[in-house]
Amino acid sequence: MESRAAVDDAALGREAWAVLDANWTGSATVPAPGLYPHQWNWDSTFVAIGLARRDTRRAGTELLSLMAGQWGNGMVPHIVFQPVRAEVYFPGPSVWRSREHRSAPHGVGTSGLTQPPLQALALWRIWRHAADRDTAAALVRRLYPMLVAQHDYLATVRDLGGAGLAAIVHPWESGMDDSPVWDAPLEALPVTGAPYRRAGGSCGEGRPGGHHDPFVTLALRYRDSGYDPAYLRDEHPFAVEDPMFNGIWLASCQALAELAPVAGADAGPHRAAVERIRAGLLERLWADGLFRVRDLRGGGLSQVCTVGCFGPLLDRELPADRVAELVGVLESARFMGAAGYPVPSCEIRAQQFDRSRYWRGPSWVNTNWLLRRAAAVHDLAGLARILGASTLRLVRQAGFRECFDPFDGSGRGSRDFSWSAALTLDLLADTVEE
Ligand code: 2M8
Repeated sequence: MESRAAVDDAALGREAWAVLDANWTGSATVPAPGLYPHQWNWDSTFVAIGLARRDTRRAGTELLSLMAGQWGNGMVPHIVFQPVRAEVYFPGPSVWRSREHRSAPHGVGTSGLTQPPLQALALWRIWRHAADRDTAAALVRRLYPMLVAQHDYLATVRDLGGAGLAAIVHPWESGMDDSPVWDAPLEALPVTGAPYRRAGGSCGEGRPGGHHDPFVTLALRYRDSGYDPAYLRDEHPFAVEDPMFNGIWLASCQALAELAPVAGADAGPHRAAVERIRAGLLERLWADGLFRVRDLRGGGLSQVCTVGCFGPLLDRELPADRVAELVGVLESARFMGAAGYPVPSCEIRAQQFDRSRYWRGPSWVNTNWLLRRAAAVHDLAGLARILGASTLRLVRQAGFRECFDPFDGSGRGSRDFSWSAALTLDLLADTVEE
C-alpha cells in the first residue's frame, strides 16, 4: 500500500487545507474533483463540522449555500448542482427536473431526495467552538428556521411508518448507497430500463453494476409522481427506517434544543422530538442486541449488520444497557476487533462483506468521526481515542481517500476527498470533549 507515515501533524493539516481549498467553489466544497463536481448534502455538512473549530465564516457559508437548495416543503436536497459541468454527473439536473416543481428553489437545480439531517449538529458545533460569538449567533438565528422546516418535513412527509421515525425512500438518502442492507428491498423491486454506467471518475473501482438500474428506476418513479407525498405513502416501493439516518436526526434534534434559546425560540418541541425518535428506535428497530433497518414494504428487519446500526449511539441519553451492548458488538471481531483499520462498513463475518466494495466493507472517515463523537458523548474516552487515532493513521498513510481497506488501510475511490480532509482537521485538534 501507499505509505506516507512520515507526514507529521502540521504537514497533514496543511495538506487537508489544500484539498479543501482545491475543492472550494467560492461558496461550497464539492466532495472530490472529477466524479463529484456538485455540492452534496452530508459531505458539505461534514466539511462544516471540520471547519467549526477553524473558520466560523467559511463553515457558515458552506451550510448556507446548501440550504439555498432547500425546498419550500422543508426538504434539504442530497445534491445542489453547480451550473458548470451540470451533466457531467449522472443523474444530473436534467434527470431530477427540480425546477419544474413548485416547491423547489428556482435559482438552482437540485436532486429530489435528501440525505441524513446532520445540519443542526454541525451548526451546534460551529456555535460551540466559534471565537466570534456575534457571527455565530447571527448564523444560528439565520439557519434555525430553515432547520425547523427541515425537521418538520421529516416528521410529517417522511413518517411513513406512522411511529415517529423518518423513512428514507431511496438508498442514496442513507449516504451508504450500496450497503448490503438495501439488497433485499432492492431485489424485491421490479427491474425496468437499461443499466447505466457512470461517467468517468476514479471511483469506478469497487462500485456495483447490478444495483444501478433499480437506483435510477426508483428516482424516476418518485420524480414522475411529481415528488408527491401521497405517492410516497401509498405507492413508492422503497421505504425503509434506517438507524443511522434516525440516529443523526435525533442528535440534530438535541442540537436544536440547545440552539433554540439562541434563536429566541422554545426548546420544548425539539426535546419532544428527541423522546419520540428514541422511542421509535427502541420499539421498532432494536432486535438481538443491535439496531436494524426496517423495510416498511414488507421485508421486516434486516439481518445484516452494518456501521449504520450504531447510529443511535449518537443519542447521549440512550439507555446505558443498550450503549454497552452496542459497544460490545462494535469492539468485537464482527467490526473493530478483526479490522486493522476501523470501522468496516459491514460486519466482517457477513457473507455480503467485501473489503473493497463501496459501503460493503471499506472504512470511512465520516462514519469513524460519527462513532468517535458517539463514544465521546457516552464518556468512552478510550474508544474515542482509538477511533480518532486509527482514522488519522489511515489518512496519514494513504491520503485523503474516499474510503479505505479495513485490513491493510490502502485507499479506495476518489482522491482528495473533502470530508476525509475536513474531519482530519477536527481530529487533529485532538480532544474528545463534547
Ligand atoms: C456517494 O453517493 C453518490 C450518490 O449520492 C454516488 O454514489 O454517486 C455516497 O458515498 C454518499 O454518501 C456521498 O454523499 C456521495 C458524494 O460523496 O457519494
